[in-house]
Amino acid sequence: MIVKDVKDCIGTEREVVSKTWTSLRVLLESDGMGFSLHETTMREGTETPMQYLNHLEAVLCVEGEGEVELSETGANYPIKPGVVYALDRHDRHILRAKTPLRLICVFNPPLHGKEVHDASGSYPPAPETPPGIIAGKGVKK
Ligand code: 9YT
Repeated sequence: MIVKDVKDCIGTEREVVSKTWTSLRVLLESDGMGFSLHETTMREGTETPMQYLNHLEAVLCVEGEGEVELSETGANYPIKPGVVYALDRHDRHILRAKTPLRLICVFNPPLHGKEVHDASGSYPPAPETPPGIIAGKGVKK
């Protein structure tokens, strides 16, 4: 069994700091769970465009207020504690944080840990990614 305190990631290489967010990557590929688990805090007043072409991601808001916009349609969804969004179609989206937004994020396949967003807002595919998970190569879309 793995037992961890998220706070123990602070100050280690599992704490990843970006312009609009800081992420504590609690479980990674090396932990062998088949997914990764992150606590990500989006900075107040920011907006972050993202699209995960090589991963599926689910996000649960546990604190704060904001919105997520689906780029394809412009549809807007309020984000507040208890709300989950799941990017099951590699959806391009924009996340806006009205207050600091504390989010629990799960990635399939798991992140290895060093990933940073590329120009499309994606992370590169993990070598073991099944074709069904990469945009355009899967059963979805
Ligand atoms: C909200 C969101 O997409 N978070 C992704 C996880 C975080 N940016 C990370 O650990 O890379």
